[in-house]
Amino acid sequence: MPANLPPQYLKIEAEFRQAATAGSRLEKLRELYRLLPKHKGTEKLQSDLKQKMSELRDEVEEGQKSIGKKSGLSRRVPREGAGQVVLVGPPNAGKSALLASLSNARPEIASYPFTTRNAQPGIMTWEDVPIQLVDLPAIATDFLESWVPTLVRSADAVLLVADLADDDFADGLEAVLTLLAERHAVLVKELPYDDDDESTRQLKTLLVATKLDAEQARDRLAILEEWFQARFPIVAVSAQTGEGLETLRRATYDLLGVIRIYTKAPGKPIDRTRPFTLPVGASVLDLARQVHKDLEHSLKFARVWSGPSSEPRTVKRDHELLDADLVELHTS
Ligand SMILES: Nc1nc2c(ncn2[C@@H]2O[C@H](COP(=O)(O)OP(=O)(O)OP(=O)(O)O)[C@@H](O)[C@H]2O)c(=O)[nH]1
Ligand SMILES: [Mg+2]
Repeated sequence: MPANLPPQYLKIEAEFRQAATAGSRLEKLRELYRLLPKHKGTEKLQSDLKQKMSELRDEVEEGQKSIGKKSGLSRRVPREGAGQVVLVGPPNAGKSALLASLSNARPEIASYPFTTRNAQPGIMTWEDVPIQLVDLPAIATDFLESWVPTLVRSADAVLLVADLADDDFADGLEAVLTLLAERHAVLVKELPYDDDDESTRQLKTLLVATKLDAEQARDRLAILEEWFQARFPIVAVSAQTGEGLETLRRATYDLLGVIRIYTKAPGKPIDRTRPFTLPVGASVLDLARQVHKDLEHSLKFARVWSGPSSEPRTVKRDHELLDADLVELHTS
């Protein structure tokens, strides 16, 4: 039996053949199905359309799943630890090798550029402080993922990685600095005291000169220091031999501008397992808020053991804490 298809159906069928994506093809198929006269003569066509729609639905869902996975990995990295520090640098500089040698993460490391395509977090510990490092795709003049500057802007600090095995390391660094600045992420040695430019984010940055084990690396380091030491503090390391990595852990912690505070409940032993971390200049009250939200109102005073002294001092809520202080919070 002839199908007798209306002209509108034929038009949409042509559009279906032209449609570029699975999603738009599926849309066209749905329209075709609606337009198709439902009678005996179109039975075969109806069932073909249904079959095709079902296949396309699967394709679209698969696509969404993999996009979801990718963007989950690449676009947003939930914060963990005392701070989030991003690794940025030119292609092949050794960013992923650094993440691997400093943290529990196992990123892909390869001798060709543009290996890393997603944001990859890992936890590095300095003494008893966990710090989140986030490895990012390379930044170069002809290659900058649009989401990378966004992620850099939301970080607490930056490790700018320089390649001591590459004669052109300085050009690579300048390109990274320029491209990020154009996208309102300015890497700086010290944060300005008074920053009223809301559109631009300044980020405290440490320049990590890596591959110190490579041939002529020390000569290049001397040049790098000459050119860049006024702009950034510099730490030289080798992910391969481990040289300088302990200094780098400490310097990364310092970059965050936080203090570690240990706590102890009255009459209980000290909790040395995991310190609280607070911004430099934080008070007893700031600590109390972090320990428990109810403490903000109920806190009366604190006893603080500071430095090597074994004698505690009784202090008020606004007392400023120092790194490694031990604090006992009292509510009555
Ligand atoms: N000699 C030496 N080679 C290193 C060191 N760190 C990394 N490499 C090598 O440098 C190459 C690039 O390392 P990756 O860690 O993948 O570099 P990347 O900066 O993450 O590269 P992209 O993700 O492509 O931007 C690899 O061949 C590494 O083995 C190091 O400390 N010493
Ligand atoms: Mg990489």
